[in-house]
Formats: sequence, structure tokens, C-alpha cells
Amino acid sequence: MLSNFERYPLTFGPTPIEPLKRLSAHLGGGVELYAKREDCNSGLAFGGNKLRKLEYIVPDAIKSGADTLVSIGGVQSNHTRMVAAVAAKIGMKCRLIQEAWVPHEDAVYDRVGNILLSRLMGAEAQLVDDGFDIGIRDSWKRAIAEVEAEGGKPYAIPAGASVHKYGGLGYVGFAEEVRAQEAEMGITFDYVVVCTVTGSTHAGMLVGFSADGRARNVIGIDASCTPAQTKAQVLDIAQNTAALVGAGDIVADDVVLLEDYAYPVYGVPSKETVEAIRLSARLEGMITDPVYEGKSMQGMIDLVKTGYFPTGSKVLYAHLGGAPAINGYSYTFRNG
Ligand code: 5PA
Repeated sequence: MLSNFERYPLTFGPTPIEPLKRLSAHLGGGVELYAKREDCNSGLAFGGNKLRKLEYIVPDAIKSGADTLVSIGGVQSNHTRMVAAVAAKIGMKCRLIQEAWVPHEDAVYDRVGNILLSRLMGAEAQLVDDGFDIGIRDSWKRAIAEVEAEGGKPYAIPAGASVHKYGGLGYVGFAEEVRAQEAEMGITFDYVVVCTVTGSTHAGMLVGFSADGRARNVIGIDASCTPAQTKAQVLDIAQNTAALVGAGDIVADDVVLLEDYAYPVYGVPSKETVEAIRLSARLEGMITDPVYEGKSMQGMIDLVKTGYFPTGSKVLYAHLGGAPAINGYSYTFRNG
């Protein structure tokens, strides 16, 4: 589906799929859990899901003649870290808006983890005191205008690289990659679990897996805590992406988004999220974060426990990255 689109390689290649044997056994052994390690996809600043998306955006940025990538996220955004890394790699400047999306008060929250890495890679990170919203933000528009006013040529990348014309393509590629790996491994996954916030990861998967009738087997775990807006954005991106690649249409019922695990609010882990993070760390040595993957891990564990997946199911957990943010939660994990 993607052969007509230019791709600038930022990743090592297909990401590994590994069985989570100890976690599966711990949960009763009736469901086989696997992880696709998108968190290990690149040497660029610890990698993660944004790189697959940016691979299809960078050619457009280069063609535009831009000299500065401008993007936005929360203080501990993984996405802005990835934009900073890509800017360094392709020799552009980087301007980041880091909004106060998370009511979290670790003393060094704006000094460690993702934002530390972005600054280290030369990005100019500007802290803005506005709350969570996955939509288009004035602070981001202002930053774009400022770059122009200073004589630069900005290239605008929205939150999560999602509401960008090519934002959904990367995860169409993920689905094609999974199909090829299934053929090699001689198995088929019955479900894919994905953490969803700005929507293009989930949306790309919907388009990619719709090719073999599995769109509704993609189980989105909402981590935005504003699920109506996230669901609408997933549908919109999926429909635009389907039209772009010439796939069949995606309808609202294709978007499975479970809302039960995002509490208490975006970026703040519940007691159950923290337990899920500890469990996958202790049984698998696999690190998940309190904002995204910890919540989808919590969701997957709960779905196994409550019998959502029929016995014998093979479930693929898309590990989308995000571990650096855990440094901003040192108090939560002060005793492990
Ligand atoms: C993010 C997003 P989508 O935004 O494509 O739905 O992906 C959700 C997601 N896992 C899942 C990790 C580790 C993520 O970083 N992160 C955002 C960020 O600013 O980092 C876009 C919100």
C-alpha cells in the first residue's frame, strides 16, 4: 500500500516480536502474549513509535526547503524528543513547545527524561503553561510564526505527528510488517493492543489491518482521558489515510477504543497502572512508562484477567516506546 510514498529511513528495519512467556504464564497461560518492540526500533535517542510516522514526513520537510522543525507536546513528550533527534540527524534546527499537559509535580519533571534529551540534541524547548489538548494549539501556531519572523523556514509537525497528511502511513507499514512476520513465524495474531492518544498509530494500524479484515481486532487503549476527541481523531486520520493509500473505507465501528484505563487523567498513573509497570518489569525486564505503555499494559492485563480474549488467543502488544519519561516519576518508584 505504501510503494507510492517516499520514505526516509530512520529505523533499523522490522522490529522484533518476542513472546512474553512469564507474563502469559502469570496470567494463567490461557492467552499467549507477544510484544512487538517498537521501543527498540532505532539508534535515534531511544526510538519509539514517532519514527515510523516521521519516516514518511521527513521527505516532505526536506522538499519544502525548511530549516527548522516545529512541534508540540507535553513537558515529557516522547514525540518532541523524536522530532529533536530527527532534526539533528537531517541537519535542521528544532523548536519545541512543551505544554503543561500533566498535573504532576516531581521536582525535576522539566529537567530529566525526554526534555533533557531534546535539549541535549540542540532543540529549543519552550515551556508553556497550557493544559492537555490533542488539537491544534495557538502556542504551536505562534512558534511557527516566530520562526518565520526571525527569517527561518519552519516545517510544522503537529502533536504526535498525527494530524499531518502523511501521519497515518507509518503504521500502515507496521501492519504489513506484522503480516510478513506472521508468515515467517507460522502464526497469526488474533488481537493487537495499542496505546492511543493523538491517534495516528491506531489509525494507521486500522488501515493496514483492514486489508485482511482485522481492523476491529486492533484494541486501542485510551491514555488521553478525553476519549471522545481521541476516537474522532482516530477515525478522521484513518479515513484520510485510507483514501491516500487507496484502501477500503474505515467506519466508526472499526475504531475499538477502551476507555477504562486512562484514569485519573492524562499523564498521571493510577495505582493499577503502577502495578502493571512493575509486573512487566519484574516478569519480563520490559520497561513501560506511566503515561502511555503502562496504561496499555494495565489494559491488556485486565482484559486477559476478565476473559475479553478467548482462550487460546494470541495477542500482540505494540510496545511504542516512552521509557525515558519514567525519570520524571522518580517519587512514584522511589521504592521500586
Ligand atoms: C504515544 C504518543 P498516538 O499519539 O499516535 O496515539 O500514540 C500514543 C502513544 N505510546 C503511545 C507512546 C510511548 C507515545 O509517546 N505520544 C505523544 C507525545 O507527545 O509523546 C503524542 C502524544
